[in-house]
Amino acid sequence: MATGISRLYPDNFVFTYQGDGDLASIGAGEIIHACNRGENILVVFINNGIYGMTGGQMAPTTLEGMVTSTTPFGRNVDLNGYPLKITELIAQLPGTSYVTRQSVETAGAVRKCKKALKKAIDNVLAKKGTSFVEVVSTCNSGWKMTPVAANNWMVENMFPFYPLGDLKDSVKGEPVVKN
Ligand SMILES: Cc1ncc(C[n+]2csc(CCOP(=O)(O)OP(=O)(O)O)c2C)c(N)n1
Repeated sequence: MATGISRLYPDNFVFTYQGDGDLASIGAGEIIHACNRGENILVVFINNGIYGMTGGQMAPTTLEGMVTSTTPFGRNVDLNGYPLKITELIAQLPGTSYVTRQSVETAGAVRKCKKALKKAIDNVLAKKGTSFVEVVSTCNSGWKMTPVAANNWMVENMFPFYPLGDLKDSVKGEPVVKN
């Protein structure tokens, strides 16, 4: 959809807003090829480690040992495979110009995320290809925690596996891929 709209209306600003179930599983093929083609769009990727809307099932991003409605004993990599760092994969694709991982658990984090989103939007307006902003997030109802406990759990468990910061910024020069 985003490819079609941005190609038909190149002067419009086009963005997608996708969960990890959607982006890293259901639409994994589509997002990889859109980013590899360098479609001039902003992708906002909300990673809360589960399929939230449909009942908290395991997603590709679910951490090892993490309890979900379909992994009640925790994700077992022998049975369920490994968690997928799709943002690291996206950063390798030549069509992407700016790839970053952000969070929103504190006012400071929100400010940083806002700055990253603005940069990504500016890149799209400057027609620099795909900009990709992951936001590591909670789903307190799906994780069956209070909002405060979910934030703490995210900081302790999600951030070590999904480290925050820029993975690629090719706006000012050569592509730089970290990790
Ligand atoms: C092709 C397709 N298959 C299945 C669905 C049903 N569906 C709607 S929302 C959803 C889960 C989305 O989870 P995620 O993308 O992680 O977003 P969250 O709810 O966690 O924000 C699914 C499977 C769908 N919309 N499209």
